[in-house]
Amino acid sequence: MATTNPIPRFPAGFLWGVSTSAHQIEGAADAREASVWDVFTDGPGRVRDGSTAAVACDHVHRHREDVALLAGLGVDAYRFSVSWPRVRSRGGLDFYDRLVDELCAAGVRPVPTLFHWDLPADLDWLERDTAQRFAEYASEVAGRLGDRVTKWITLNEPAEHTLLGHALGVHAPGRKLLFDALPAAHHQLLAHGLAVRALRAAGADDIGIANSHAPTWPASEDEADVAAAGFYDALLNGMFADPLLLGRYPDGIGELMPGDVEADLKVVAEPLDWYGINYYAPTSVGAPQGTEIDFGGVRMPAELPFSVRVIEGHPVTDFGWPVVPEALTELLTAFRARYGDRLPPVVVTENGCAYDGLDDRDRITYLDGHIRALHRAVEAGVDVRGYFVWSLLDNFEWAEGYARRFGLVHVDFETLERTPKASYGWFGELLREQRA
Ligand code: GBH
Repeated sequence: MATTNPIPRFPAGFLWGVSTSAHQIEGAADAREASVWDVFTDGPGRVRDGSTAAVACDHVHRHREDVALLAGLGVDAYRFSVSWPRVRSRGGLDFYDRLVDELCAAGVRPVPTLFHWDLPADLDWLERDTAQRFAEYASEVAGRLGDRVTKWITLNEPAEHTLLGHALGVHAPGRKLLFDALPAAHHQLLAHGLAVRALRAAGADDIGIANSHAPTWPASEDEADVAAAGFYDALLNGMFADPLLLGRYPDGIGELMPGDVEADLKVVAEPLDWYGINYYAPTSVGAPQGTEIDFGGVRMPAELPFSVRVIEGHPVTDFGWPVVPEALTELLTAFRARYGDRLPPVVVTENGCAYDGLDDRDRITYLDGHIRALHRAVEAGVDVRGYFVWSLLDNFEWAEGYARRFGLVHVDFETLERTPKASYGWFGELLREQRA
C-alpha cells in the first residue's frame, strides 16, 4: 500500500493527465471504416478471449459520461487518439469536434494522438507512401481541431507497432517478418516527421510523440548477454529516439533500413517541442537460448539474436510485468545523459498497470512509486513537464482482449457501466494536493 508520506510537489505548470486510445475504447465500429485491427481480430486465435473492439467501452456514445469522469478526477489534460478510419468516414471528424468542445467546456485540455495502431485496413506501413498519406490526414485533423487543440502527438509507440505487429505477428497486421519488419519502422518515423511539418504549417507549436522506452538490463555480466542486451536496446530505444533527437540510426541499425535513408532522416529529425515516453517496466535481455520463448503470450522465435528474460525479485502485475519504479528514474536520467540538450522537455505519456478489482491498492502502490520515481528524475535535472496514467477506463487490451484491466475506472463490459476504483479517488486526491 502507498505510504502516507505525501508525494513531493512537481514544478508549477506540470501537466497531470490520463490516456486512452480510439480503438481500445470507442466502439461504434460500424460507423467507421475498417482498420488493420478489425481485420486482425476477425482471424481465429488472435485475441486471447476471442473478443473484438466493435463495442469496447462504447465511448462514442458515452463520451459525455467519460468527460464528466475526467472532470471529476480533476486532470489538467486528456490524451486520446483520433481514429484515422473514423476520420475517413462520413461525419467522422464531427465526433472529435464535439469531444474537444466538451473537454474544453470541462476545463480539460485535449491532447490528441494521431495514430495509435488502428491503421486504415487498405494502408500498409511497409509502403513508403503511407507516410505521405499520414501527413495529409494530420493536416485535415489540424484544420478542423487546431483552433482548440494546441498540444499534439503524432504517433504512439512505433517501436511496439513494428515489433508486435510486423516482426512477431501478435498484433495487427499480424506479420512475422522479424528483421524485414524494419521498413515499417522507418516509414512510421518518416510519417512522424512529415506530420510535424504538416502540423506546423497548420499553426501548431506544441508537438510531441509517444515513444515506448524501457531500460534494458543485461541478464548477466557475461559478454554475450551484454552484447545481446545492447542490440535489443538499440532496437527498442535507440532506433526510435536517435533519429528524432540526433538525426541518425544507432550503429548497426541504419544498414537494416530500406535503401538510402539519409535524406529522410532530415525530415524525421524535425525539431520537437517535447518528447513523450510511455514507460511500464524494464526489460532483461540475454544471449539467444536456441529455443522459442513464450514471453507473456508474445512468442519470440529462436532465431532472434537475443532472448528476453524474466526479471526476478520484484512484484509483478496481472500481466506478469515487474513493478520497478526506480527503473523510471534510471530511464529518464539515462535519456538526459545520452541526448543532453538535444532532449526537449519530457512528458510521461503513459504509465500504469493491469490489476483486477475495484479496491485496487496494488495500482495505487504502482502509481505512487512511479510518481515518486519521476520526481527523483526531476530532482536529478531532467526537465519533466507532465505525467499521464494509462488508462482512464478498463478497455480492449489488444491481443489480451478484455482480460487485462488498466483503468482508474472499472467498466462492466456487459452493461458498460463505469465505476471509479479506489485509484481514481487516490489520483484525484493527489492532484488536489499538488495544487493546494
Ligand atoms: C502500451 O503499450 C500501449 O500504448 C497501450 O495501447 C496499451 O494498452 C498499454 O501499453 C498497456 O499494454 O514483459 O516486463 O518486458 C505498451 C507496450 C510492451 C510495454 C511490452 C511493456 C513488456 C514489459 N508494452 N512491455 S515486460
